[in-house]
Amino acid sequence: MSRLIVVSNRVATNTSKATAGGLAVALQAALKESGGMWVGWNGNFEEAAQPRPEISSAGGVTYATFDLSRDDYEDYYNGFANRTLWPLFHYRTDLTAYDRRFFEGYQRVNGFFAQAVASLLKPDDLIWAHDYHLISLGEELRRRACKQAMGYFLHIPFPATEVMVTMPNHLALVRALFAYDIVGFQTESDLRNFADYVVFEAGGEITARGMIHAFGRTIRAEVFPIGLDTENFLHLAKSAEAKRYRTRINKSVGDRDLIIGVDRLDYTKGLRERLEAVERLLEDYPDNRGRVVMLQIAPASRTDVPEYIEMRHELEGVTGRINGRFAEFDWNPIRYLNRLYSRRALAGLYRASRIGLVTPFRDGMNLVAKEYIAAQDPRDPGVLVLSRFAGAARQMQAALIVNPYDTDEVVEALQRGLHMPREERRERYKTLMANLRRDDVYAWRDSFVAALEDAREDVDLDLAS
Ligand code: GDG
Repeated sequence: MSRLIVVSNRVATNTSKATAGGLAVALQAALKESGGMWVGWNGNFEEAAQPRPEISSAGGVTYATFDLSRDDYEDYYNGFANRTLWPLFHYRTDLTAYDRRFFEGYQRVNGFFAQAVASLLKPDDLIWAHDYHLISLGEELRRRACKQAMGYFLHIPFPATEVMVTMPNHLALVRALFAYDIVGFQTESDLRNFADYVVFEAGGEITARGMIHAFGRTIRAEVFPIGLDTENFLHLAKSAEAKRYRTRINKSVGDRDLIIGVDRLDYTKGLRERLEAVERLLEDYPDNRGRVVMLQIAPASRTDVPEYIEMRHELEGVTGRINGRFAEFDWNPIRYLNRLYSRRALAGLYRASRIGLVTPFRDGMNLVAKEYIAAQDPRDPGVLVLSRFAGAARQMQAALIVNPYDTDEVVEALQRGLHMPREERRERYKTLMANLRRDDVYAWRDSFVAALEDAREDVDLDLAS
């Protein structure tokens, strides 16, 4: 079996630390079994950063990490990745910033990553690059004469062509994807958007075997929906720490029903509208006043990006307004927390909640929806209310699927969830859980790596001919 080299923007070297971010959680679980290497930024700054990775290992995984310079971080991470690609790929053209400096920084840092990776490679390695930070990595590696099989997985949505073409460098970026052998997406609709772009904007074609040809290369583009380390999450939910949190929250909520939301503080997650849906629930169904508590955990992320700072202020305002309007001396409808909890604590809080409310406007997959279900007590499970715009909705049709733009629909789903008979909750839970067990993070890794191995065979044939 060849060595797997995973490359992502950040490397989470400390498994015990609480980390927000689905990518970190999923990759750690995926690498642990294969004894692979994880390459990326260590989170530190150095004025004249060198792409000479520092090697360490823990739990069967080797880590190769390096510093970045502050300028590189500004242009590449805060700039092109988080002020251009992130909003654009989530359909927020109104928040998308274009600056040539950002794009140049992005290409430069992708080159820097490529230099670091190239210095570690053996001929037989399989390379698996992750997410919107590293679209150009494959091209930069090929430029450095790397012949290894290379795959790329996009964790966020791939937008419709009409949205994609608003970005000045769209063609250069899509061309860069054709340096990989495999390009993976979360959902069919991401794949369809990509294929449409390639056919209608880049003059490419889809060949009979579902391969895509453009820019002089044929690559395989496929759907690989990311999953959870489901069994492990189930264990977390039964741990002593999870139980402690459950007991504490049950004590403080009493016999009221708890609705939980857990999200990185991000404008794609539909947080303001979610809180307003709870407000409408109290307005339209007054029986819920004093009876329902919304617990929203929203650790701050990307705190250097102006839109995130603004959003934080906005949410504080909305929460204050709703609480001011409905609170009683012994009850507050919304508990809004900007802090990070351990995964065990989260699992305990999910399990104590009657409803998991997950309402992003766009989301590649959304692991919180899956975690909420995995944490439930099979005898008395809660109800998941899930946005149709989360990639997870494709696999989780047994949840109550809602359109987050339609507040009435969200409110009705909440009301229905609060009153759903136990038998129906158990039926829905059973269906959802069976899927989570089958399509877990290991199935995701195995199918992607199998595709990469096939690609390597093709590379070997090409080299031999
Ligand atoms: C990207 C894509 C895709 C949140 N608060 C705390 C905490 N979290 C953890 C959750 C979950 C993770 O963060 C969030 O994952 P999501 O998948 O929901 O969202 P993104 O961070 O946007 O992830 C997404 C994902 O990549 C994987 O491909 O699903 O669509 O946008 O695991 O539990 N974790 C801890 N404390 C918190 O307070 N420990």
